[in-house]
Amino acid sequence: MRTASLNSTGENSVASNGDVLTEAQIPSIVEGVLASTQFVDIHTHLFAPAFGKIGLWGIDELLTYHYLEAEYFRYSDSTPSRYWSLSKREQADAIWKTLFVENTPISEAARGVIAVLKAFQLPTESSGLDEARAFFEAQTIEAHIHKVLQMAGVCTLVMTNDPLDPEEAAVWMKGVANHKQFRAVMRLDRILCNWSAHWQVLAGQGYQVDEQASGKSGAKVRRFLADWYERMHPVYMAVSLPDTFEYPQGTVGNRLLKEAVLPACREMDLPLSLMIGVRKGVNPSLRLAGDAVGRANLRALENLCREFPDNRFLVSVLSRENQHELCVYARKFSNLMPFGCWWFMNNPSIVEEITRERIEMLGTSFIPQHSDARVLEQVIYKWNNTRRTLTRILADSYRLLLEDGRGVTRDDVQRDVTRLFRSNAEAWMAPRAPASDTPTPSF
Ligand code: RAT
Ligand code: ZN
Repeated sequence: MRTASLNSTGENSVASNGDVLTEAQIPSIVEGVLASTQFVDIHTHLFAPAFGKIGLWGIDELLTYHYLEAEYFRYSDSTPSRYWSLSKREQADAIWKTLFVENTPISEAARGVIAVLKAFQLPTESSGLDEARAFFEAQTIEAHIHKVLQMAGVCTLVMTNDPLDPEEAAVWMKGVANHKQFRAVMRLDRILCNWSAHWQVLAGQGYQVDEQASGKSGAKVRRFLADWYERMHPVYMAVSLPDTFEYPQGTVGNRLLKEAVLPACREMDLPLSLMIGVRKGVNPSLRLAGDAVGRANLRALENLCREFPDNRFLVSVLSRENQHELCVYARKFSNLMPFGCWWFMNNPSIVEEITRERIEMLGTSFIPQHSDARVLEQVIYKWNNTRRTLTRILADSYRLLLEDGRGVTRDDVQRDVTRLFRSNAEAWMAPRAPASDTPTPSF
């Protein structure tokens, strides 16, 4: 058994990689390793430059993030319809004035904008946005992306790509060259959750499907997925599911899941990401900001993991009440990988609770976080927050381990951080590729 001993040069000395760390050294070594390790961001809504205007960045987009829009309506007398009638720039001005000038921006999402401004040495207390706008307008997208990802400590970003989004599909149809930092994901909400509104799009493209998804529809949807696989080369397929999701159930969505999506994932050796617990459009007048959360019945997940042992499921749940069950299921099913603290869970207090629980129940065999960034520069503050919270959590875990009789070295810390933020994701995304702690593989 390795035990901690005081380094002969004293507690504040720099530990070499194989030395057992003293209690006093642990926090700074953990902080340093988290800072210097490049992370994989396994779920974002960002886009490679080839997608042009679909990819959002800059101060006006940062301020009109739907997390901030929801907060704006709590403070402002303006109605949603009045707000939606404004131009993007006017909306951003209104949010800046309300949330950042007339009030102190202490919410998580508001603090994030401040952190981004500070990262670019832009004013955080001014009454207007002229300087920030001038700065972002002067950037060219390729170089800016490179800089932002460097600042965020992110090597690889996973996009969210919807083959049934007309604007996005048009870009894919022209052909999209591989980008070395962006990976695609085939998002299937329209097929699995809203088939009745979308089956005709597939039918119009020559796939012989019907409204009930009967007969050969399952096979045709598989063909559709195979064709899009060739276009996108996705690293996984994904769907966001309501809190009411059940499996097995006699619904069209369940049939398509069983007959098309899960077999396609097996054929292509792709995991399926299930994001469970959203209640869409609780307040439709708020648009994207109008969704809420509900506690889900995770028996559906249990049934899927057991019935389909040859499928792999990447899972994030939106309700705080479902987090513990998710950990228990991950202990039962090795084809289940919990990932991220999603959306309403992505606040330091809740991230801390969820992540401590996951470490206690799963060690390092999970993926602690994704950014869910919709606007490029958000990766800076979101990953900074994650590193800050994780420094505390990991340092505490190592301190307890040391107290219980097993010291850790810098190499141990590096191995753990690499697993959590990089190689667990790479191993699950890369088809049949072994886990790797080396630079970004080409998927
Ligand atoms: O967090 C968000 O931005 C949500 O609006 C959703 O996009 C969610 O992350 C999702 O992927 O459905
Ligand atoms: Zn998302």
